[in-house]
Amino acid sequence: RRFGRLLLTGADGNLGRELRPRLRRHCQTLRLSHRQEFGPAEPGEEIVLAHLENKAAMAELLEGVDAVVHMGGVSTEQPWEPILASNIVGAYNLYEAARRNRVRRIVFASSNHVTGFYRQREVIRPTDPVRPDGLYGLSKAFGENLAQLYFDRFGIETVSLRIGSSYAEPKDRRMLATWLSFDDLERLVVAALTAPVVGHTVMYGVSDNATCWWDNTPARHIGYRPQHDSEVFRAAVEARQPHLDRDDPAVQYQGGAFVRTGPFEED
Ligand code: 15L
Repeated sequence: RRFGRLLLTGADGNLGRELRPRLRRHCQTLRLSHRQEFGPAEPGEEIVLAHLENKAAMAELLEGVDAVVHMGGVSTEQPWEPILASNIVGAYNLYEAARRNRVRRIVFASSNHVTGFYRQREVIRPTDPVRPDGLYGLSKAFGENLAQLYFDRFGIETVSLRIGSSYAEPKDRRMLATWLSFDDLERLVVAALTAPVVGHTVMYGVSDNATCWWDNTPARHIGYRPQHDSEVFRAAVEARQPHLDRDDPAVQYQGGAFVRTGPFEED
């Protein structure tokens, strides 16, 4: 076991629930956090509830922690206020707590929506300029910049994972390109936690899909080797979604429907 105490935030979220039993194998104690109660701790676990926007609670949450897997926060396009509280203020509180508690490494769940306004016919790298597709993507770009600042100033290392679509199976045609299997998610998070030197590395969280818009070459040093390919689901996905409207921005842009979703009211 490579870690004494590992913290998983957002432990009761979609990906937190998948990572919980998988990360337990890599540490002596897995500290789990979420904003509200989600049942009892299993052997080898401890539960500490905390709201990301509560600075004092976050400082306590990170006490005695070796590394953090930060899955907490808003994970879809939403009104500005919850995004501000969880993903902007909350991310700042997390990094401040990491600095005060001398935590050396964070794996940050960023999102492909940081670059959602690139076209689906483009292949981009993590080093290309960001093009957020909404307030949610913008908040994740803030998180990445925050990670860069805390590395440059304080030497806290982060791997920012721009996760594609992590589900049991790709749900639609877009996800044939963006799909990240749960087993590959585990490989990715473990690689990000254990690679010897990461500085602040940004990379896409995606399986080895035949169709893919993201070239992770600048992050080869992490040593992530995906094993799954969405191609095995193609026939079923295309049967379910036979027609594609090529004029729909959701079909033109990498962010899919996120590019036309949001709290922007008509004047
Ligand atoms: C995300 O960032 C969301 O958290 C998730 O719900 C998916 O919609 C995913 O992106 C996606 O782009 O498919």
